[in-house]
Amino acid sequence: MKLSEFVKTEYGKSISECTNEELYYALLTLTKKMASGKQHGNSKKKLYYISAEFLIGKLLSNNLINLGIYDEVKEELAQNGKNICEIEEFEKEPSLGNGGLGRLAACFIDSIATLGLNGDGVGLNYHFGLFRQVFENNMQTTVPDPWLTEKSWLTKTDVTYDIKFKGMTVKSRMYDIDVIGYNNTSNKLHLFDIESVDESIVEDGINFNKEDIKKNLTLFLYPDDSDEAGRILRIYQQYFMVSSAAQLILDECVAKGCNLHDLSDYVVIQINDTHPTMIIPELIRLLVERGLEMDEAIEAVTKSCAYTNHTILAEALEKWPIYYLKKAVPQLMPIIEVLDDKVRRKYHNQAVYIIDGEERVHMAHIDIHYSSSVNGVASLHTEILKNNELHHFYEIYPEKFNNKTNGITFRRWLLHCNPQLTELITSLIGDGFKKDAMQLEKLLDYKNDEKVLKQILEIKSAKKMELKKALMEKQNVTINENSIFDIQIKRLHEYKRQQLNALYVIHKYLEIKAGKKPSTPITVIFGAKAAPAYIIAQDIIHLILCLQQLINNDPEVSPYLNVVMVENYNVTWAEKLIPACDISEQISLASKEASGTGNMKFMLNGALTLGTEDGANVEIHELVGDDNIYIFGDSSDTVVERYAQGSYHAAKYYNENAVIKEAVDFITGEELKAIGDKDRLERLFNELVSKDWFMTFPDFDEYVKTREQAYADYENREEWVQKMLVNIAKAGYFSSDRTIEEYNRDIWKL
Ligand code: GL7
Repeated sequence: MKLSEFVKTEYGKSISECTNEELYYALLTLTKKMASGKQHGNSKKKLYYISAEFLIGKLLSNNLINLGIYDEVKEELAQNGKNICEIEEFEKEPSLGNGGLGRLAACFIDSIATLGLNGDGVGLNYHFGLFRQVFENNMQTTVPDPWLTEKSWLTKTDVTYDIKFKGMTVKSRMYDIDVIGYNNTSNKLHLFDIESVDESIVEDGINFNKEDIKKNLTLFLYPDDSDEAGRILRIYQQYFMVSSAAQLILDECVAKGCNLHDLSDYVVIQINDTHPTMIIPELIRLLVERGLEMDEAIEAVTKSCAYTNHTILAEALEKWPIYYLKKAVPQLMPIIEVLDDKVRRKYHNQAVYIIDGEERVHMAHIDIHYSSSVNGVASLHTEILKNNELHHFYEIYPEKFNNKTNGITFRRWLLHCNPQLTELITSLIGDGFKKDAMQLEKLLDYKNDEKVLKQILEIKSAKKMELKKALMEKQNVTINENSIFDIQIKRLHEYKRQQLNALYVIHKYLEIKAGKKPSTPITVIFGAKAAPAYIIAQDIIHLILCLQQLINNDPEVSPYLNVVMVENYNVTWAEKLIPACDISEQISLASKEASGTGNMKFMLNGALTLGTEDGANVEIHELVGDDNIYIFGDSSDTVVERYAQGSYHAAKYYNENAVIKEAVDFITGEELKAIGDKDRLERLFNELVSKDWFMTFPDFDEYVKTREQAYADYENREEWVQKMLVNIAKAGYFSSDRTIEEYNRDIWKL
């Protein structure tokens, strides 16, 4: 049905008479109707991708693209004087994730549907996603971010389950979002919610009674875990999610004729990080309740589950005190004890026990012992898991370990966010790449085609202009579209080393002050949210915002260097920033970033990576070769060794390297203290000089040198655009379609 007919019946008027809001809701309803007419993935065996986060972003354009009607709708709107981008403004972004892990889950469900596989996502329907970030006095403040509107992508179903917690039973209800594959089947994202949630219990924007579970259960994505009540609430959330999922799974497979003994013929469950781990004991519990012997239940569940590890940061691997579990979900403890007991009897190595000497349950250990697959998310990451972090497990189960290098959906990260580049590519190599991304390699034939290279540069300029306009409109900041756009966007974490980037900015500022001016002006753009309880991360944001104020208002420096921190960085911002980027900062301390996926999005849009040999950067490097990437810094082996030896002393670097000292001293110097918060700046200074846990100083000199080299190379526009082209052409490997094909081939076997 055409939009014009639809609005005629729906509102009794023509497109041009409708408001943008009416058109948004008309398109939403129309899209949902079209999706419901599509076939669901179909096979005896079904995948359940369980994740506490699905960072899906706005859905309208993406759904129109995947339905194959985007251009048509855009045209029809334009003919009636309407702009699809303005209509999209009415959509609220569902921020149901923190960062890479949640966005990966969103890319994956897109690819699962696009490949026509039978697989649904299962998660939670948080009423407030990740907080909205607001800058005040050069500091981050946080505000709740409601996204639920009366009419939305969610469809209320009549599927409900009883979820038993200690002393109370609550009801979960399933809400569905259509996951429309690109020219293919449409699957579901099932988000469970509790009806008694009460948004009005939130005080001062962020505080709420953490003990009133019925009112707060699905209120926030990852409520603050800096206190015990917050941590126990996470257990309630996780169990609510997995118990709902487990009941859904068993119901669906029984309906298909499964007798539960043959569960693994019908079901495969991908456990996305440790948050859904309790699905293992919960399924075992339910199977025993339905008549299976304990051992058989354990075997059936082990065969059906697969676990993805997304981090080696020890603090991110969940370990729940038994006492918490007993408080919220005592029914799981006897099962967890059986699981632990089996491990203890078989392997006499404390390192692999589930329950440790401090009465804590290691969630990842449950996953590894009681799943049939354990995967890392990039080659280097998987090697580190096998050789270091999970070595004891690898010795026991070498056959379980495998690598699945992450990927991104090109529908969102190319077709949607960069239609100009998509059109150019299509005009050159046809549109086969939209389903078979490896075809992008055909672009290499154009490496010496001046006309094509010129077009690529023109598109980059156009995207820079679009970003300039957006920053003007949303943040009232002016940037120079003719400058180099050097961008670092990701969660704020010390291991990602935004502080290293900031130290470079200080260094550059001082150089310009001393008269050394860059040939082409530079705009350094940051986007990052810091967890509210992560103080040093907030201090780093403070430093960046102070630098922004200082530098952009200094008439001597601002013609050559600008700093912009985007407020409330989210998926919608990423869609604007990535296509406009020249240099993609991927500067984590080697060994710490499991994969990264922003790095892939930038590459696909023709940005060059400035990065360490970490995560998927290693694979990007291998694909594009030394000439088309800027690599610096200590290797993962060196870093791992340095930690093991305890041989790193930040103060030594600070005292012996004058360039480092000058930049670090600037943090607490007069200029910044005049605009910033003395305590925050001093705390950050001390942290760096006395600790620098993520080793920015050892990499500093090489980082500066490599970054200067990139800027110098940028001057040669002909060669630079060839590097851009190679990056775009080689990005095909990072399509999430490839990743999902591998999951299916090696693990799911749908
Ligand atoms: C992460 C990793 O840090 C990131 O490198 C990876 O790309 C992502 C998806 O696999 O998973 N792990 C994690 O806990 N978060 C991530 O983004 C939040």
